[in-house]
Amino acid sequence: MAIERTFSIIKPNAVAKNVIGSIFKIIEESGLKIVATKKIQMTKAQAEGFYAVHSERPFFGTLCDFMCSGPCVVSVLEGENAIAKYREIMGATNPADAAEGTIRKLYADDIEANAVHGSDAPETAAVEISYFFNALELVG
Ligand code: YYY
Ligand code: MG
Repeated sequence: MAIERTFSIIKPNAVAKNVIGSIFKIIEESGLKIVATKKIQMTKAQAEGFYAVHSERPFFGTLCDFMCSGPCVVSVLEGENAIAKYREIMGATNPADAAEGTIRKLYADDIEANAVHGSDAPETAAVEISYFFNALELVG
């Protein structure tokens, strides 16, 4: 299996719960390494750009409002099979369907305020990483 990088957001509802460290602990215990991380607050335009793929979906407006409603923690994670591994420890998009012990089962409030984002493929991971980080910030 290849060493990959993936992109993570700890969303505003989870940051507000003061569980950044708890989520980082789950990430690190899964074997993934935090290559870069920072706390940011997105503008509406940044949130709309990040979720542009969903712009035609009915939830797009409230999702973007939520994503810029408070600070987020954006991170780059690295490890074997990092994209699929992070999706696995995140749990299902709808926390009602998320497995026990997953980040979303533990910290999501609902399908929108679902605690974390993780890239879904190598191509989207590359685009999402470069949306928030420049090469000098990725120290490995
Ligand atoms: O990749 P993932 O975050 O698990 O789900 P997506 O289908 O890519 O949707 C992105 C984001 O949109 C999701 O994390 C919450 C929100 N959303 C929503 O509010 N309502 C839905 N029915 C589906 C998704
Ligand atoms: Mg997605």
